[in-house]
Amino acid sequence: MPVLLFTVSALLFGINGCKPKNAGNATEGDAASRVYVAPGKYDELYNFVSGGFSGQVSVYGIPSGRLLRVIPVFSLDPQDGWGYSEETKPMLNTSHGMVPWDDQHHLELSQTNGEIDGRWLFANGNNTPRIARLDLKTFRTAEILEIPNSAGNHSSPFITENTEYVVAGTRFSVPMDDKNGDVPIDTYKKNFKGTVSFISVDPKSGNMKLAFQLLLPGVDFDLSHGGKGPSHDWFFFSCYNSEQAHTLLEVNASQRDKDFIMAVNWKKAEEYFKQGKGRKQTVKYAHNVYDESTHTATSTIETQTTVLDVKDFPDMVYFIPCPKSPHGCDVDPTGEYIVGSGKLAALIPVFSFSKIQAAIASKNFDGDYEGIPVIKYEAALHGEVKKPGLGPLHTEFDGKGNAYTTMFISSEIVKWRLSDLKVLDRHPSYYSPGHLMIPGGDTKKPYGKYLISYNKITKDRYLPTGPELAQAAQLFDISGDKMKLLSDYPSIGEPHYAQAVAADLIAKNSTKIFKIEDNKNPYVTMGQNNSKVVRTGNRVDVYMTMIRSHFSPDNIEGVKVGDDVYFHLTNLEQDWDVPHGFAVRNANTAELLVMPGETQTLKWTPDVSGMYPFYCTDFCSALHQEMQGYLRVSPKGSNVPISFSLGKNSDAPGEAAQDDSIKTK
Ligand code: RUQ
Ligand code: CUA
Repeated sequence: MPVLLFTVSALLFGINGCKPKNAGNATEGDAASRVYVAPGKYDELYNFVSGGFSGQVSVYGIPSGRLLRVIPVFSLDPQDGWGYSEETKPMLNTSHGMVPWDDQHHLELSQTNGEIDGRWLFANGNNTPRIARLDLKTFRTAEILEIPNSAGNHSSPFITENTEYVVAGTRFSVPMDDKNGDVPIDTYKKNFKGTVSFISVDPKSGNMKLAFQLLLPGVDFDLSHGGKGPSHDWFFFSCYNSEQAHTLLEVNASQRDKDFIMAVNWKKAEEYFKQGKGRKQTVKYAHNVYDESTHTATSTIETQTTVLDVKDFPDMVYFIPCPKSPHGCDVDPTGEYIVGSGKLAALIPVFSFSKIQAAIASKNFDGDYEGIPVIKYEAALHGEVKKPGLGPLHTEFDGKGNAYTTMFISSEIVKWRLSDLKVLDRHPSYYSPGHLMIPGGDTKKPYGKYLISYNKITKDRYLPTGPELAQAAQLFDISGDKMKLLSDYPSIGEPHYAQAVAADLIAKNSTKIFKIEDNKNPYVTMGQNNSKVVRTGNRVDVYMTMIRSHFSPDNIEGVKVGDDVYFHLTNLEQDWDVPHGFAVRNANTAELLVMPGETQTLKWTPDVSGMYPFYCTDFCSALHQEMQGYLRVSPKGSNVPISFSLGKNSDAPGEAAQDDSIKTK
């Protein structure tokens, strides 16, 4: 192993083994009461946590750490049929077909005037570049937009102060989608380009649209944050690999002692775009939208994007040198300070927005990088936090002039003051924290009472569960001068970023049921008497209703092997928390879990003749176990006619059979 490679790896990973002293009893005496939320009481905050490689988003209560929900985003969910039902399948469509997995790193709650407004949550998918918008009334994924000209959508989905735009910066530089990508890898410097995309968000509906993309040098974009207040018009991105290496990056992309923070004047870019500037490029990307009135998603393949080559627009983008392979890029609540966290740097540089503006005005540049002016480091610098710890990654703010930074290598959270850059406090975190989150900590108005550290390594924190361990979340009280560790609990997937918001803002708007009269699903069954089974060639549509505690119909005959059977289930309940489930024997997808007032469809193609029971999977009533039925499948070519019924009990012993049959044809 080359010596240099060893050194860098050792620096990044060698120190994990060293366990801080007193790790076991590091909480404060009153910690238990601080996180205790009595039975029947609500938590103070919702916390939305990225699922990393699970592709999901999980929702926790703070301070209790209670898990409230896991929301499928870039994933299938066998629990409720998300991505399996006909209505939800289009959500996972891409220009490469269905992609039911992704690597979900960052979340951003929508904002108005720099404050969380409780409407939507944006989530990125790294691997097949996508951005999702979740609707916080339903806690469901409402929209997914694929990003062209991107590979590794990591620097995403950060937003502007009024959610005008969601940005998406590519981690990997690659040949553009409309160019031949079949080129030798060692032509990197010639053929590989970076992009950042600006996605506009409709202020009413939240609908996303790819507005324009910036064509940039072939570096790796890592993280970003929008400006605030005075820096409203600007967006800041960290980037590494300014060496433009394409192999052994841990060595070859760690050569220069400074990479960059990129400052983008997005207002300028928007202006150019609106003037019709930029190159129209033919590309392919999916745009998937879930319509709440039809309870159905549609997927459209879009074919055009506008690309502004930044070289042609000299007053739009600037580079600021930043030591060394920066990761986090965080803007303080006033919008004046931009914190770059160099993973390999022994200090934290803090840049000043007003100094950056002055440097631009006086052209205080240090040459250019591929045609983009590079502002002199000292000219942009507010100052450096000296000896903060090792391996700074991410920073959030408490709104009281303090910043908190995770130190991956020295395994600690470090609190420092923005004004004089003095370190005020440090607390071990068990172990190797990645992101941290203060509720509202990247907005104008941080909540500032709690901090959660998301740790990459959990070794020995919990009971062993074989080789695979859960990642840890650690809750700190930051209301005083010193951080206090309150609790520590395992989390789902691999959390990266998270966002929390006061519970009220979300809870008061939460949907309880879907009104049945507003159900515009083309396959809705309005009332039990309208349930039916219809054959059209070898397609069989079952219009079935669910209500405590039966399906209608619950006896079906005349289905044949090889038929495409579509079960359209309408839940007629209009009470909160009365979903019904649907599962049919041997179905090779999932169950469905249908919410009150909703219609969902399961497609099933029986391959063998015989008897197929179906039942409700959600314990809905005392007679839940009775909520079941039979479907008879006859061989191909059989002449059993379609028939269906409910309550037509031919051979019941004792009492005469009650005949509630709907109709047969
Ligand atoms: S990352 S652990 Cu994917 Cu946000 Cu920094
Ligand atoms: Cu419906 Cu159980």
